[in-house]
Amino acid sequence: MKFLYSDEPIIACSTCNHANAALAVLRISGFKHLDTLLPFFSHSGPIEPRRVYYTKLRSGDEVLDDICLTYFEGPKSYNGENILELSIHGNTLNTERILKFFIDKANCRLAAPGEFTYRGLKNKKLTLSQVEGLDLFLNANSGYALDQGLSLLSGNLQEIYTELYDLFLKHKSALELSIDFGDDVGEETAKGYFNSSLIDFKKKFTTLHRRVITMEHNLLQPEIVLAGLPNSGKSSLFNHLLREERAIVSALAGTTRDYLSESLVIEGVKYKLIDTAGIREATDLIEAEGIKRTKNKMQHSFFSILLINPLEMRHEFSDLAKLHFDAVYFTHKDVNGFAEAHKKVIKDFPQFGPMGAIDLLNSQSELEVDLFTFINKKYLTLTKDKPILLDRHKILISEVNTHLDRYVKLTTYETDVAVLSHELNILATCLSELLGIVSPDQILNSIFSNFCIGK
Ligand SMILES: Nc1nc2c(ncn2[C@@H]2O[C@H](COP(=O)(O)OP(=O)(O)OP(=O)(O)O)[C@@H](O)[C@H]2O)c(=O)[nH]1
Ligand SMILES: [Mg+2]
Repeated sequence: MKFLYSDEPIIACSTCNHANAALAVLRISGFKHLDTLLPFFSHSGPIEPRRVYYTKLRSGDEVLDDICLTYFEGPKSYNGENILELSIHGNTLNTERILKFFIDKANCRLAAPGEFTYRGLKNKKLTLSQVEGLDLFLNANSGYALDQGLSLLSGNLQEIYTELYDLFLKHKSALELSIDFGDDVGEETAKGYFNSSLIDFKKKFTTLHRRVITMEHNLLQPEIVLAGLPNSGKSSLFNHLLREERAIVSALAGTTRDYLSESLVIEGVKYKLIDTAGIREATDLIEAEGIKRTKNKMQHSFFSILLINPLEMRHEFSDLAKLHFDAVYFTHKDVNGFAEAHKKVIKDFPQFGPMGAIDLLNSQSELEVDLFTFINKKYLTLTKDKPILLDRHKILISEVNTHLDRYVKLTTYETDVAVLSHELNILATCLSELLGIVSPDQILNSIFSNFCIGK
């Protein structure tokens, strides 16, 4: 990350600057003295921290904008540095002009994404978990993700990790006690302390580990995939659910060659709805690649829907039918011969049962209520036990689990204390990473690469 070791004043627009709006908020962070910036404002007299001042932004005699200004004096600020927050009029040209003005006249540099927050981490105003919580909160796709982001930001998860780490340290000292002072306290007492501290640690950890669900799909960006043979009606349903003619629909089998994806909000959760290339023996390389991508999308989907046109079955369907689908629908219900063809598919593939038939022409809302209820139910089931959403945390907790299992097994044998000690050191490393005590550059890079400008 280029900005890691620089501390010059930075500026950015902290509100979205892609469209005109009533207001935009600019932040300048890292200047040494407020006096250096005051000549740009018409306000005369002292500026008290944390108070809002209505004033004019000036370039010499020319007024650039009527603004509101708030000064946050370091270290009592968001990131520990001196920060000036300006509420300006949110015309995008105005915002660009004022940003450029401070870059040219006040030696500010445009902030990189997440740079304000990175400085907060560096100045110990935020922990690594809080930074991740903020990232999760700002990019949340659902109320659940918002809540978890906020919980991380307010330090709740960090508290659990700290308690866990304390229990770990107690156990570590119990092991050391049994090595160094076993004779003083008595072997039985040392052993009792060793066992009880391990039980306490394991109990606390098990509660945390239950919140790590190993899934192929990602709850942060859940995907709903429409799959099936060519011409089964995937693109028709895709367009119907999006209420726009987004995908090309045609009677030609193999119309969709690569997958298409669009956002779809169901019950307050933002999903990616994905239309895929129909599965069949590909006729050319591009189609083969499209089909490979379809299979990959199906494997990682949060919710997969198989569409079947019972009037157009092909031998490839047998393979497709072996896969798991969350919902199966029959299309072309309005076409002559549907009833018999439908019966035959159900007979040949009983696993599909009497699933709903889609008639896009006649029962639109019924289909949606049905489908959306299924999808929402799955989301609620998966989020019921408050699963941890962040991959970094999930991976580390799973690693702790593996090492802890091994360690507990070793303690049941007459294992050399040096070996036990070595295992505990590995556990200590994983726990320290979880707590953010050690945060290698590559972790910081991956966290901050997600951040938006101005945060
Ligand atoms: N009558 C009728 N026609 C349908 C229905 N669903 C889709 N179609 C028609 O079937 C043809 C194929 O539909 P698409 O939505 O393009 O099918 P697809 O599954 O996306 O096909 P590929 O992109 O080739 O894999 C089009 O002519 C649609 O108008 C339906 O329920 N009833
Ligand atoms: Mg299609």
